[in-house]
Amino acid sequence: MIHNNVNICQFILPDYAVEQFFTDGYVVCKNRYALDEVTKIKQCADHLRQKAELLYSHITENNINELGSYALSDDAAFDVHFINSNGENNLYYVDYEGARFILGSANAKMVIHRIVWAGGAEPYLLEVSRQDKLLRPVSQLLRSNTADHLINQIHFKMQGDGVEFKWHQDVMNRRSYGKRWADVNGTGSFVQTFIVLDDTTSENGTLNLVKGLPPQGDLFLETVKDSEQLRKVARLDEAFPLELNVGDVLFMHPYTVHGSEPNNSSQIRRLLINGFSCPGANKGDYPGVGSAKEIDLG
Ligand SMILES: O=C(O)CCC(=O)C(=O)O
Ligand SMILES: [Fe+2]
Repeated sequence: MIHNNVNICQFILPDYAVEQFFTDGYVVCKNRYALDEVTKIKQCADHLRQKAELLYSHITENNINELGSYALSDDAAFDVHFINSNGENNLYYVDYEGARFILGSANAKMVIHRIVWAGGAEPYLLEVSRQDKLLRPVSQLLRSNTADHLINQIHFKMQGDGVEFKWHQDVMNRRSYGKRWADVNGTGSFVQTFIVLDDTTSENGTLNLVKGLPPQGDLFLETVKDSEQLRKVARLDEAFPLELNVGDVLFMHPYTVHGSEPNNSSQIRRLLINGFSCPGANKGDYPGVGSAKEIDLG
């Protein structure tokens, strides 16, 4: 199924693609990132995975169950910022080397829910995310020459790890970081970009999207508790799986309803996600060393 794909090599989005973004809620640029760049990003993801393993085994072997500052066996410091333990499935937010690791467990194995401000620990992830081919479209979609770089995040989805993202609009996440989030440009004030690192399919937990921005904008979906009501309000019957290829970039509007299911295939599904907001929209603090700073979009 072909949906809103832009096959262009120029950095600038054609007018029709900008229009699609504001009606359909997303646009896909095919082949934006070269294979050698994707390979380097995956190497960074591998390093982060090793760091996550180190943190997780240290935390579990030492029965760490209180917030605070700790040290690994090589004396490297880390902070446990948040713990939610409900019996077997603990959730830990761990700050280490400038990034925040959101770790958990499933079937007594480590699960990486996400690595927030991943470039804090692997600077190439920031470098590769601040290239014109990503920033110029962001500038067009935000209608701004500058932006606050809020998100630089790696999502791993491995077979059987159960990682899923419930139906949401990204504006919900923005509000969760700062109650005073404001749509300063009147068209959402935020763009989320997904750099595809593995081909995505319905089996490996690709994004499911509802095409078409809701006229109300922010639907405050976190307040809709009844699943039937959610189905109606968010038009979930119209959702479809957006299948993407390595090197593609998805640009998504903050009011687009989307979610993703667990990876039930043997193929890993990794994404490098970046989020940019109009200066003035965000007033909250973001985790990670150097996050949420204003950058030039060129
Ligand atoms: O990784 C995914 O499947 C979804 C991620 C997402 O929607 C988000 O981070 O806002
Ligand atoms: Fe999202």
